[in-house]
Amino acid sequence: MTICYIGIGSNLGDRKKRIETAIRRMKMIAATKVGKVSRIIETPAQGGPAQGPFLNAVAEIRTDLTPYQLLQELQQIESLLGRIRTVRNGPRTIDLDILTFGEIRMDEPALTIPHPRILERAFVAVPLREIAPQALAMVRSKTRKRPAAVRRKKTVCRSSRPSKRCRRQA
Ligand code: PH2
Ligand code: MG
Ligand code: MG
Repeated sequence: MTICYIGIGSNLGDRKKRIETAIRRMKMIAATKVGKVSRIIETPAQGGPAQGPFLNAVAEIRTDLTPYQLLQELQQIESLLGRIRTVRNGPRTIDLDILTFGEIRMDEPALTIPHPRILERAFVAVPLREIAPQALAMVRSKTRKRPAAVRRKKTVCRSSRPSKRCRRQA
């Protein structure tokens, strides 16, 4: 079974009830178990049109499904809970995002894992750190930009009298 973390958000209707229902529904997904669930936090909407505050949480799940099978199951729960897709980053009854899926990395039009905006979104990073600091550290280590000095192409010392810089690197 693969351990995954799911970001949960809602800013329409009875937000708390919708999050609880979504978690109950995730427990019903085949070959999938729900583990730790973070506290539910209230957060101002980040990005998108002016809209009401969200309730956000993160849940740990273990699954034998593939990432796309899991995505399909989560989208079914979103539809069941009245999610209608209109404007990008607009208000939503429920949003279920795959944040991480084991150590898998993929970047496809329909699915990018780890979720590309975990680190810039406190409403995701804070509840994820609460239940899985190691998962957040894994995301950090895989997305952190290396400093320019490390990225710079190594100077190859060919000369019999290497420059000061080459000698320093040796
Ligand atoms: N989701 C978004 C865009 N902005 N802001 C908050 N606070 N919480 C969210 O879940 C959220 C958001 C797109 O999925
Ligand atoms: Mg989202
Ligand atoms: Mg989403």
